[in-house]
Amino acid sequence: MTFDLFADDTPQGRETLGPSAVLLRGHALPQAESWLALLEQIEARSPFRHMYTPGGYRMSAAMTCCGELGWITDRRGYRYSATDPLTGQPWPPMPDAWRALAGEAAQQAGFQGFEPDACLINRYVPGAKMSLHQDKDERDHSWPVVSVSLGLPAVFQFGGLQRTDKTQRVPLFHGDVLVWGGADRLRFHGILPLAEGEHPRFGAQRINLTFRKAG
Ligand code: MD6
Ligand code: FE
Repeated sequence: MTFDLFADDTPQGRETLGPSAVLLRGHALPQAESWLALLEQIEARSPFRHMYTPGGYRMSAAMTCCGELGWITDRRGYRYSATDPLTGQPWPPMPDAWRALAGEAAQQAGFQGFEPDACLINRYVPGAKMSLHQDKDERDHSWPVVSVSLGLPAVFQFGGLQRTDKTQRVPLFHGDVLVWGGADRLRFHGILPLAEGEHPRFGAQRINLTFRKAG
């Protein structure tokens, strides 16, 4: 698969990936560049780190969080925590502009009143990936997950409710916003190993923000 990464004709518009899964192409583009500074502020307080799965594998995507709750994994399991285990401090606050975009994107996808309390920030360098998984550590699965892609493009695998279900491959570009919930909320998904590249603003990395209501 090839795409022209930095063409001016970045795809725009709305793609439907499932009954309650909507991809808003380029939806975050107007704000995306100004978010680099916000990311730097978060990173200064809660640095990116490679977490370990309960099975003992080091995750190739580096992670940090902001908001009242942050998602963590270690030998004891997957869970949400109000403090960053690295610093012992609360996670940095979620920027108002992020919270607002997540709520507004959710609304466009048909979910009213989404107020995320957790934002997981994944950073991929070329070669990093995310294995197929379900997002199921949140208390109430009736809220959607809103995901924003920044920097280098990636191939998102979108499967079914069983790990072995066939997956569709969806390219995600800088500025794309994916909202999914409802009947799609527990679908398996992942990110294929990131291809080499250099994004004019974000450099040789992809950043993914996922907003959830976890508590
Ligand atoms: C990523 N995203 O895009 C990984 N999870 O880097 C996820 O794992 C994800 O994009 C739940 C909902 C949307 C997502
Ligand atoms: Fe996920």
